[in-house]
Amino acid sequence: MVNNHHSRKKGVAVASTLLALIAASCGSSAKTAAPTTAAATTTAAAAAATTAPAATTASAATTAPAGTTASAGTTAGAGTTASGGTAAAAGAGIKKGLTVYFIPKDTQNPYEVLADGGGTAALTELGGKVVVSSGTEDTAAAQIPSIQAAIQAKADAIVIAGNDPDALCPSLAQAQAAGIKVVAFDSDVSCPDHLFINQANTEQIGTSEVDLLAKEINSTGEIAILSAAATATNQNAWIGFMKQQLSKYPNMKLVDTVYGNDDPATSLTVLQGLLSAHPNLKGIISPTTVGISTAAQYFSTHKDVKVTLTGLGLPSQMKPYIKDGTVTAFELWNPKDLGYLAGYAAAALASGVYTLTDGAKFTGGKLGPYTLSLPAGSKEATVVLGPPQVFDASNIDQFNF
Ligand code: RAM
Repeated sequence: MVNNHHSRKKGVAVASTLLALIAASCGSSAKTAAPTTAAATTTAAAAAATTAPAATTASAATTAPAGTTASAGTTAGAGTTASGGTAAAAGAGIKKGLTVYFIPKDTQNPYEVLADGGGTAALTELGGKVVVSSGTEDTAAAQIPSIQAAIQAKADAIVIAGNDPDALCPSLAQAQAAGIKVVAFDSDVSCPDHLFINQANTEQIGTSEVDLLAKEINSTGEIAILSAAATATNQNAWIGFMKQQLSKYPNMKLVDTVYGNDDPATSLTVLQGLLSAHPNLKGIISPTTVGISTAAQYFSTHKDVKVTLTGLGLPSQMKPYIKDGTVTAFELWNPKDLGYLAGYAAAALASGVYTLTDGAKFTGGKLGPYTLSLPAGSKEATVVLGPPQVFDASNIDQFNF
């Protein structure tokens, strides 16, 4: 279940949030030029994002999953954002020496690597450590060994981006029975008793992507979606709101949804299949950084293909395609901030600073205070990082994640 209630009290990137909020409330196509906190990609995990290799396996234990990277507290945290309060104050009540397993969708996706880097920065500030562990394919099966590894390591918390809403629940229940707190981020799980850190309001992401594309194609023509894994909770939730929003555009017709599994090669294959199956295609929404960057790269070298592309992308990957005119506008949030917030949320939950109740509060380090939303009738507590940011030629140079 995905909860769309905002519970954020104070912003990500304090400087950009107000402008982004204004942009959001004025309509998704509004442009903002404010920088976000962005900057730091200096942790060991985040540094790998530029060349996108897997976080390499540091352990050969028999139960060790494909990619496992332990990051001790060697880096000094991001330290690049204006913020309220010191890390020491933000860490009030949080135990030292915590071990938090970050289990991303996979260890190779640069977006996930950035998010894990944010988590590492958080735990470093808090005197604990992050172990990044996952597989190389976006399946629940590839994540289960990492949950088992967290149980064996007697981790204090797991922060997971679910490749499937339901299939991870038996393993996560085992972890919870062993006293491990569970936080989902990026892509939710349906299991009980966890906190979901949503990167932005789910409905807003879905509707704004449709609005962005509609603006560019004059609200007319066949469109398709190039998604991530077919079981990905986050993409499926966004697609649900895209479909709802499309009812406002009677001349835009969704003709296909294809799944690239957040693998560049698979994304390219399904993109090419899409183009040949739908010769009249006018637009593609790719709500995944892997899908949109793959499609943008393809379109930038196939200028004869006149298909408008938008979706969710990393500014660092998309910059060349904005510059060469392949893409006009796309959206995202700061993945490093997402991981950082999840790291603080997990550490505070594992320390008993708050419980999973409506209105409960914790401090997200330099990002400031956050409040849980658990409305009556809802099954899970949610915190929202902040609004999505639209990137285009006017502001792309200001972002480096
Ligand atoms: C991809 C992943 C991730 C999603 C981003 C937008 O990197 O699918 O889960 O949040 O895109």
